[in-house]
Amino acid sequence: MSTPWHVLGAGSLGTLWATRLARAGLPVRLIVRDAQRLRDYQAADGLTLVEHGEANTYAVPAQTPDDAEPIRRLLVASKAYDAESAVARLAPRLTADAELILLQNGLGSQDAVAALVPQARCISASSTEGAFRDGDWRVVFAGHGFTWLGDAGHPVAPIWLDDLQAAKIPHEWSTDILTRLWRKLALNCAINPLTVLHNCRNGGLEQHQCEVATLCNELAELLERCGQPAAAVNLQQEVERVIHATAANYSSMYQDVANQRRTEISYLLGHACKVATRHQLNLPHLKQLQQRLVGHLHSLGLPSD
Ligand code: NAD
Ligand code: KPL
Repeated sequence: MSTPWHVLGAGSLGTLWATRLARAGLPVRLIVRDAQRLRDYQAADGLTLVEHGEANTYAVPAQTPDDAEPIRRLLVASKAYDAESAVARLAPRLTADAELILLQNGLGSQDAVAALVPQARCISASSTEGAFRDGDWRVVFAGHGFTWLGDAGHPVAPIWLDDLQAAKIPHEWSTDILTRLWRKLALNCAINPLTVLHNCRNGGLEQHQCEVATLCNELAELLERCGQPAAAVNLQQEVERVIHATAANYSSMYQDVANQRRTEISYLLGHACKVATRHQLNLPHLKQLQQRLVGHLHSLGLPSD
């Protein structure tokens, strides 16, 4: 029997991955928070994936973090701010050759997880797939995309990429995953906070081109200073392209704020500002953007970390 995929987090991406792996006949275990969530899950038929308007349910077995089964392959599908504590609870179950796939957006959580489990191989992912929950244990596959996976310290691809192929999860092994993560972080920093502060869709930023351009200049300076010059190439053009291509969409941070959910600010703008400080780089507009966003989140009673 092939190695089971333990999927931590029955949210949007966790369900999207778990259902496709299960559909391909691969062994999958869903890890839910606690015994109450496990009972809730067991009262449902399984995980439901809605794709092209068609709903299919997969009876993926579930367990709590306290289960005794050893974990060799762990997909961490929590938000960035939950990843470290979630993995800490599972650390005693990880085998000596365990591999973790970290689906978190932004930067900072991956290093925190890797420091916690130094014996494990940690693989980072950057995904353009889109999914959202429209009910408990039920996810809508909203945007077909692509997932890049890579290990900054180890260029060799793992054998389980074959499982992703079988599950029809579009992916590519990347030897420059850090560059991809930084590039995505820069895009998110240039777009997401402004959509929150200007209360607009991504396309609304076409009215704020100067502000966007100033941020792109500072972000490019940061990328160059922190050893990621490739992530800085044509950043402003790329940001403008994304704003145009996703003009009708609300950014993920806008949606979090609109739904009164905690944002991943610390792993996006917060991380950029922290790294700038570490490099003694003065980026006044980025810093001011962070202060405005933190103030806005406070005014709404939302966490600013
Ligand atoms: P989500 O909030 O839908 O799902 C996270 C799940 O993790 C929740 O069900 C939560 O209860 C669970 N969780 C947290 N801590 C846990 C613990 N200790 N034990 C068990 N379960 C735990 O989040 P998401 O939208 O799937 O996003 C996950 C990550 O992927 C984020 O960093 C996000 O930015 C990124 N991402 C999401 C999308 C998307 O379309 N949803 C696209 C690209 C990237
Ligand atoms: O990734 C995004 C998000 O909303 O989080 C885009 C669409 C690129 C905007 O930054």
